[in-house]
Amino acid sequence: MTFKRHTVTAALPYANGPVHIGHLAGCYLPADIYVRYLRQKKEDVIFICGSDEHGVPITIKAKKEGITPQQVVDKYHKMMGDAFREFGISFDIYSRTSSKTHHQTASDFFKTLYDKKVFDEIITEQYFDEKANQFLADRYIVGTCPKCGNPDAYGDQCEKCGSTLSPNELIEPRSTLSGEKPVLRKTKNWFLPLDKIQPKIEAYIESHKNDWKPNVYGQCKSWLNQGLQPRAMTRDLDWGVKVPIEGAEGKVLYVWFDAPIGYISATKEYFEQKGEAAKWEQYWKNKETRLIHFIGKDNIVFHCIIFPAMLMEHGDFIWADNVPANEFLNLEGDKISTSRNWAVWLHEYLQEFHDKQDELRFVLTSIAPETKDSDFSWKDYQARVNNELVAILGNFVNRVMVLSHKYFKGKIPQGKLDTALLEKFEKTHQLVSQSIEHFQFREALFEAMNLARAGNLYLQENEPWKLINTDKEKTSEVIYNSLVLTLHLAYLFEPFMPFTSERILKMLNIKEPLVLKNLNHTLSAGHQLGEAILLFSKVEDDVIQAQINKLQASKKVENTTINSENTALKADITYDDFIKMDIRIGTILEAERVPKTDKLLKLLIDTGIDKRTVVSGIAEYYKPEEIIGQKVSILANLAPRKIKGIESKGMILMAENADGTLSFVAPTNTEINNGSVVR
Ligand code: B3M
Ligand code: ZN
Repeated sequence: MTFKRHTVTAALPYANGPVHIGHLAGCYLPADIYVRYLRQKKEDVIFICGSDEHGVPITIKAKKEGITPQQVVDKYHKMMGDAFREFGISFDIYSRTSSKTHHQTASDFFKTLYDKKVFDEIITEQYFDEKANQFLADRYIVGTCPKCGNPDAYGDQCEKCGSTLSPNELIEPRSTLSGEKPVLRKTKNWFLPLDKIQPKIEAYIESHKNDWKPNVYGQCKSWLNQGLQPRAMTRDLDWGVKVPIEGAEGKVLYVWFDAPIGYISATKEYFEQKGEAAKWEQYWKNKETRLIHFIGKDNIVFHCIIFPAMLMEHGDFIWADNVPANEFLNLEGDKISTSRNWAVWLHEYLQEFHDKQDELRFVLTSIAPETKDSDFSWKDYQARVNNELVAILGNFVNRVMVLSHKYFKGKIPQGKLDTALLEKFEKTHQLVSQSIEHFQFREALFEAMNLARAGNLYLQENEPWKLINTDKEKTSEVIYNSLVLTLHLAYLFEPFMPFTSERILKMLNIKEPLVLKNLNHTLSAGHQLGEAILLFSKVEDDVIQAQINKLQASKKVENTTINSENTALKADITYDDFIKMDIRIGTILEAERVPKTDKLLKLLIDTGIDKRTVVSGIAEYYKPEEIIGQKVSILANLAPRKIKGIESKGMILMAENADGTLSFVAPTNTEINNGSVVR
């Protein structure tokens, strides 16, 4: 089947954190290469993406940062959009699921399925936090893992042993909102009956047995073999697209229901902005449109089973023709982890490696996890940049440019195309196209680099720097052919390294977009070339070592900070609750061990109001003589307690790491007087 146009989507990233190299390698880079390639061929293509701004990950992030979900998504939507743009990811639109068009589109979609009686209405028992007065998403429940005993397993997964869980499997569940034990409450939700849709899905997946990647087809088969289950498409949550039917107050669409519809909404917005509002339908409803979803492997079931099931039941839409999902990229042998800060963040790379976006695009494509997980390491990055970009591609282009300026005053010399090279050009274009069309981008890039290798060999064999002394005509032939080869490189590398391609064209002084079939005739004798500029520079050892050190440092920090995901935030208090506490600044005047205890020190504190005795459990961390004169914060109106027979009046405030390390909470300005109020 040949297609008239292409709708290419890249997974909508959750707007709850910045973008890292794993995202880029797994999804956005392959999608961008593919789209740029289609554009080169003058295909009709739209490239769609945006931020996924709903779902529990966003609300959790908001809780953690102490801001609203809207503030979270505003912050990260901008950050992600900027990073993609700077890396040359050439979306036609980067939208967001909080947009009005999206809410309307998702809501209408749900309503259509509802009116068609697609959903099963099912009442289930869900955990409810009576103190916080809300139902708890799986991620808001922690408890002891039934498989490995980890006391901090989540309601959907134990991060220690990796088991998938459901909240009612947890032993002694507790709410992360209040720390309280949640209760089960009945609630009604709308389920997509995937069990009933299974035969249609099966036929669909089977029809792609031979053209989908084996990892994608295999994962689908395994889901189907287990038998699909009805899945709730609504949730008891207050952040998301409201369920547009009566009796569904306080419920929103399941994030995996609305997110893929985001592709459709974004397409609508794109054409609206272009003043061709009706045109979006061609890209979603016309059978001559080829729909392709680029995603990571954790999203396969949603794009190959659930979203197609929704589209099938709706009836108006086309389904994906291919879903070239990638596996995962690891970093220095370890899983990339946002919470452990084990990642290379794009915004940081941009600051530290100014103007080197293509270097990263190149390395990530060379090691893309196309068929299995792969590993990014800084040493490998350095080797690939230095040995391939600098030594092969950069070196060739630079030599050609320098020689052209030196021998021909920067004007393209006369020449006839070398037939052996011509053959090589054709063969390379063929191999690169074939590989890209099969989503084998590593292979495609390798073939393109081979042409640069051939270029170096061609110069080596002909030695124009010697030839110039004996045979000017032959020299001009060699330089002419080398320049044509350079032009082919600019074309071939454009999908992979658009910035480099642009620089090469600038050197060649070519302003019109390149057309493949004209490439051999684009450069004519006498054409004035631009200045020679270096395409790449060598990455030095110290730069790489600095990156490795930075990662090692984040490992250290990780070991000593409290993993806040595992520490339940306490329930809200009012301001009135807060001001009941009388916290003052004081100074430790005397300190001594409390006999027969390991942990306790007896302190005499000058609170500015009085001098009083406080017993504090800090003896394992501080020697009495070290802390005389230390400024402290003291909770001064804590009711007096007897500890080991000593009356303790108040409590010294300490910050504590996960490993128990303690630190005084003290004013940074030592001029602050005793008795000063903390509020
Ligand atoms: N936001 C999951 C993810 O970022 C999800 C993808 C949605 S694609 C429609 O991995
Ligand atoms: Zn476990």
